[in-house]
Amino acid sequence: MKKTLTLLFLITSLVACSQVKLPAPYGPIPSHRQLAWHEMEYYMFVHFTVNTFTDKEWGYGDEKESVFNPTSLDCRQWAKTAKDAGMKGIIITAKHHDGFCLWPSQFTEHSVKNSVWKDGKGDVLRELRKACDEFGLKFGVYLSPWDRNSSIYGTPEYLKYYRNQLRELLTNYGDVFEVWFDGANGGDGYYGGARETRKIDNKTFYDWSNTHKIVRELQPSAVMFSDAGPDIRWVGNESGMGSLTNWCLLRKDEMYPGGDFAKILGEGHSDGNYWVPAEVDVSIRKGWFYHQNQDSLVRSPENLMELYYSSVGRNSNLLLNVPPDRRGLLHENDVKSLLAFRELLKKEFETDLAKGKKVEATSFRGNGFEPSNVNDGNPETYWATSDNIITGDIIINLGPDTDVNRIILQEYIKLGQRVQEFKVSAFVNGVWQPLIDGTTIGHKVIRKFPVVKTSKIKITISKSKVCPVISNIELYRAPGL
Ligand code: FUL
Repeated sequence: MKKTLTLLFLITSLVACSQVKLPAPYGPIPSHRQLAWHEMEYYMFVHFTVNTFTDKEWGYGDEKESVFNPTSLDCRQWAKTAKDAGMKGIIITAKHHDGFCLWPSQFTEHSVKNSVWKDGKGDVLRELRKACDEFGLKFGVYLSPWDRNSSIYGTPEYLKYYRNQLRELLTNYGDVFEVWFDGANGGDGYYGGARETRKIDNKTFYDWSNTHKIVRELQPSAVMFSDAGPDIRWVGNESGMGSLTNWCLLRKDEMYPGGDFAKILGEGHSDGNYWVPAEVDVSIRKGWFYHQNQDSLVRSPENLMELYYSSVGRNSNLLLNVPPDRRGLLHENDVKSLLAFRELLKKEFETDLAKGKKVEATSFRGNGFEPSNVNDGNPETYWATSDNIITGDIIINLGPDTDVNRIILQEYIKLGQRVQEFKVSAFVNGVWQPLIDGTTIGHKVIRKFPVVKTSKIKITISKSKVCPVISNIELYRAPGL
């Protein structure tokens, strides 16, 4: 009897489930490595090399190795700061344009092995790897394609050299979450004493597809960043501004690193045929490298909050550069600002007012796709409409009148990026009062609006490529307006 009942129950559930089909993915969708990257949202960039000691931004490539001499380098301090600041990882300039390697590469003499630091026995990358492991952070590398020290730069042999270095980095330092390929190629340099200008063709010289294969082979979980992907794209500026309209999609075959695509990179392509989301890289100071005369010019916690809204709040990840000083430590002013920003962030998003509240929608797809999925705290459930319905309202009932001034929206991006336009309004004195208009959503959008006292918040999806799939909605009353 018990067996028959179980069987009956199973059959009924199967029938119920089979009635409501999952929405089909639309357009390009993120890979597993990209999904893991989206979850990271906020992590640290570390610019450190001979420039730190010569007070430059771009080293010419003729710097003596002996100039690299941090007096009390402590990667644990970097990692602890990143962790305490709420960051999820660190990407370090293993080699910047000057060609100096922070690890003892066997392919060049221009590295820490010929510096006086630790009698040439030191390895910054190894120390940082260890520190990242200790503090539960992911580890990433920047390897400048442009090398102003190398005598063979600009020849086909240079590519072998570059790839050998990449192999070293991707073999000897554990798991790498992101490999950062810079698009900058200035031309003049030391080049082993030639002191000349060497121009390369950005489109062809680097033969990127074969370099990308090395990354896939050695670090299959790593995402690759460049102006044009393949996995993550530059946002098109270094001022911390994500684009309000931001597609994770790109027609990347039309682009290449170092090309003139800054404008396109902000918005991406609505009809892009690859998933290539944007990363906002920006420095906590004016420069990328440490300069003592910028000690008083560190971004304030409030300014970092604005950066957060214009990056993470605009469907991008935030890669915030914090350059170590000549001691090999993150400067006290930078640390103070980062930690104070962390506290502001906690207060900004302290209590989710939408969580667990009653949610209604103009329609929903059926069992499993209820509107209540948007505030159940589970990123794997989502509200979806039927295939033939591509717009809709979703209403969060707050109960008694409540002050609200922030909203977080997330699409279920495993099924692609779909929403093209949305609106948010509040029910005040019996009428719907418009609060904000928006375009794309993607992984995450965070928007501010002046405090409104309301019993209901309505999110209208007014334009979508196909049926919307919304996985998360949060509401907050942040301090201030
Ligand atoms: C640029 C470089 O030229 C800067 O020095 C810095 O590394 C920045 C993140 O990327 O293209």
